[in-house]
Parts: sequence; structure tokens; C-alpha cells
Amino acid sequence: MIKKNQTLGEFIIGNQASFKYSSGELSSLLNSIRLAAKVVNHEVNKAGLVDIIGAAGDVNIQGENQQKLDVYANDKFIQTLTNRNIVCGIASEEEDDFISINSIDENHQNKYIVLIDPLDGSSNIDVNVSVGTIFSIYRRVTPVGTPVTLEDFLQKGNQQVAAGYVVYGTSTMLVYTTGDGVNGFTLNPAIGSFYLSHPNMEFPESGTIYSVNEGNYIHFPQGIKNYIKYCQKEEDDRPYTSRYIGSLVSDFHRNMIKGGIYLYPKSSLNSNGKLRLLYECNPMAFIAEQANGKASDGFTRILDIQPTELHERVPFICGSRNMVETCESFLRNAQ
Ligand code: P6P
Repeated sequence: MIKKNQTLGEFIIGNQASFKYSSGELSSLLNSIRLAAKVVNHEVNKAGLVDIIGAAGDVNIQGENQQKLDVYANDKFIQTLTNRNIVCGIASEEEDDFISINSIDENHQNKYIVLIDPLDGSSNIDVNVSVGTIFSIYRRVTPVGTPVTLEDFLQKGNQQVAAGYVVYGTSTMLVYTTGDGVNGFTLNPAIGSFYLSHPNMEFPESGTIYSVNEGNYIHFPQGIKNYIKYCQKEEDDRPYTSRYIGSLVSDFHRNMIKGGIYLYPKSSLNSNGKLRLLYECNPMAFIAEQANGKASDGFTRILDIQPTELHERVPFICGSRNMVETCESFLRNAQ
């Protein structure tokens, strides 16, 4: 039920009945993410003003310098989700292992797990370029009443019940799906409410923007090299425009609005690419498909990949359906 300018809270409640597990818990979960997003947005917007940027000194499991805003965002999302006593487990890019949330009465009655990339694009924090939060929600598969196990987190992306992102850009938006299309909400910072600004978001079937770090060109597989040269060729509606922000959420969001393709392929430097399957590729792939786009590793649908590790990486090609399928054909023909 779409009413322009309704708040995110009204939208969540209004669509609760259409959600097949409409127990109200998912609505409460989404509202806790809404709250955490506002708290993190406040801090992101003043990052330059307080001594919160700059490496926290720690290094996360990804081997990346942990920026203080990464740590802050991670803490806020975990704290908010835990305090609301809604989820039974959380996994995060910033946490080596998953966190079992012992519900307040210790009987593990909560049914949902959340996987998050609390601050994606963190290398952009210090240079005032947009960053984002990505979240992915599943129902647990192990028995209610017992602590969550790794099995609950290693579900295929096609089992997600909801996924979304927050983009902290020129304006702050929360974009999410529960499997019934994709809707975007823009934060009015003056009053702290998200308003429905982009109902029924969809990828244009084709586009003229390609997003890839061409600094890695010499390390790419031949099929990717051939596709990039195709994008640059003078004919039909090409050459395309190259746009690469260095924040998946921002490149994805722009491509969904204007049409385009995002690629983080495998290379001789990263045999499985860089992006993490569970809390980057799966949620973005769910959103992409709900917006009539496509997401694969170049050969296999992202949402059909069986995860084997919490922080595993996969090659990621995502965006306008026709562009992804053209790229996949270049990869197949180069085999
Ligand atoms: P590179 C950010 O660290 C991220 O995970 C994505 O948000 C972004 O698209 C990509 O990595 C950038 O990686 O290697 O091009 O700097």
C-alpha cells in the first residue's frame, strides 16, 4: 500500500499484513534499524567535527584498518537490535564471529537473525564521500529456544525475509525490501523522520553507466577485460560513462535510479573478489532482483550460492538486467 510522503513507520505498519510472517516482530526489527540509522547518520554528518575519524588502531578480520566510525556504527546497530529483544543472533563485518543474543529471559524465543555491514565504504569517511549501511534479515532455521548456530547464518540469499541499505549521502536514505518490491525513504533531518520519497524503485532494463575499479584492469579475467573494452567502444549507445565512488551502496543506488552495472570481479589479486557474500552481496542482490535487476558472480545467481563461511567473498556483478547479461556473455565466451 503506497501513499506518497507517508513516514517509514507508517509504511512498515501499513505493509505488515502483506508480510507472510506478519507477527509484528519484523516490523519492530525494521523500526530498530530505522532508529540505529538515524543515530549513525547524526554521527556521520559531524564526522569532520569531532575526533571520531581516523583509524581506531584496530584491524578487523578483513585486514582493514578499523575506522572509528566503523566501530561506532557497529556498536550502535548491535546495541539497538539487542536492546529491542527482537533478534536471536547478529553477524557483522566488524565482528570475527556471530553474536548469539540471549533474549532477556534467556529462552532464545526470538526468530530473526540480522547480518550487517555497519559502515560500507569506510575508506571514504575521511574524505567526506558518501558511505552506507547494509543489512540482511533471515528467520532462524535451528530450533527456537536454543542458542543460534553458524547454520542460521549460512543460509542462501534466496531465504532472506528482508534486506536494505542506508546511504549517508547528500541526503540520507533508507531503501529496503521484504520481497514485495523496493521502496526508498528520505530522512528529514529537521524532524528526524524518514518519508517515502522513492516508491517502487526499479532498475532501468539497460543503462550507460559502468562502475568498476579500472585500476585493477590488468588483474581481471579476460572476459571482464573484454566487457570493459566493449563498454568503451564507440558504437550504438556506447562508450558508456564510467562512475566509481568506492562505496558499493552509493554506486548501486545511483545505478538503480539511472541504470547501470557495478562490477567487483575476481582477479589475480583477489581470487574470489573483495565483497562479502553474506552482508554485502546477498542483501544487494535481493534488492536488485526485487527492483527487476540482476546479480551474479558472473556465472551463478548470487542468491543461489550456498555460503560456507561467515566472511566469504564472491565476485559480484549487479545492476540493470540487460547489462549484467551482456557482461555474463563476455565471461562465458572467454572461457
Ligand atoms: P576498491 C568498500 O570497502 C567496498 O567494500 C565497497 O563498498 C566498494 O565498492 C569497494 O569495497 C571498493 O573497493 O578495491 O575498489 O577500493
